Amino acid sequence: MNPEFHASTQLILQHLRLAEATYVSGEQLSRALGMSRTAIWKHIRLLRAAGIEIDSQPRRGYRISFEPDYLEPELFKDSAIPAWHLVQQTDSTQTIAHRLAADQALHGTVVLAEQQTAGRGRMQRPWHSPYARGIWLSMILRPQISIQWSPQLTLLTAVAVCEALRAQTGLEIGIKWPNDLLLGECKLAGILLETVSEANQIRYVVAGIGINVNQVSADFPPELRTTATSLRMFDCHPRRRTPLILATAERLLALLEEYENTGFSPILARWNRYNRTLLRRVRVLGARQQVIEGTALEVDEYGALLIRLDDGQLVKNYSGDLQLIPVSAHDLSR
Ligand code: BT5
Repeated sequence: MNPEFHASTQLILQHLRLAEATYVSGEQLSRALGMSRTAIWKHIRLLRAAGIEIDSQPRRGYRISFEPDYLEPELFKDSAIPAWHLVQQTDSTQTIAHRLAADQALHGTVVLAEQQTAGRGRMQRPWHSPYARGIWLSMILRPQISIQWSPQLTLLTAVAVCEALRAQTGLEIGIKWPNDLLLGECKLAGILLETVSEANQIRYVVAGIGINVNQVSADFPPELRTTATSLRMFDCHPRRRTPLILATAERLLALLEEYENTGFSPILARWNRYNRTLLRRVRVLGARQQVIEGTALEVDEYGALLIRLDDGQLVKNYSGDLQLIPVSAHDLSR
């Protein structure tokens, strides 16, 4: 959604847009708009904070180098998605989606925000969601399955996001159990499924998907700079988010239909194909701080990751966090 700028900031933006690829000097702007150079500089800072990238060159001035595609309703009107809810800023799109779902929103309804102030991951961990840089999306699902199968929906969502992003970007995006998408060895996207059930039946699920698109390293807090990545950090291209959003949401809806018609096995086979941890040495940290180390095998139809311990024993992991252990020269020489 177009950010709401103060009238003077909007005027500067219009000037820069009209000049397209050419530089407009601070002096030209200050003369045309009757503002001081310092005031111009403050407005430029506001534009940058809204995700508009502006080159500034000492003697040439300012030029827009990239303007994000803000999430406007008309960009989404011709899609297979029954309803879109676009907001400028929210604590978490999950919260809005839960409210809509409790209010009878349709299967496939999507909530998108330009920015989340309290985006969340599993176990209330924070999800960093800066303004207009990524995709912060929640979809309401109403699958006709019993609660015991809900872990399958996490795997299914990962397959949908992975396939949509691969098709749109041509990049070798992989999956890391239970819910991360990787580009190289870093986290590109995260998935959070929240299920609301009654008796043994799912009432609805909110599938939360966070995808890093146009961040540069400095956009991440220092503690995430070595573990997180974005599409742009990988190939240096800022991208339009709209085609990625449409592809992801439509793929997820289509995959759910496939799941209800043909079952989970073909989707699980695809998950295992994209799995980045197969035969890698891993450590799983369980919810009660227990640690298991061994070789990661495939994932089964309950969403459990199979690990072969060093003594040959097989262990199934239903939840937890997975760390990849780098292969050392010592291991290679054995
Ligand atoms: C996840 O949790 O990866 C699920 C993230 C789901 C986010 C979406 S955005 C739309 C919807 N609305 C929400 O409020 N949430 C969903 P988990 O596996 O627990 O990973 C969380 C961890 O990932 C954090 O503790 C950080 O270490 C790391 N992290 C946080 N923000 C990140 C980012 N933008 N990119 C990569 N890693 C991040």
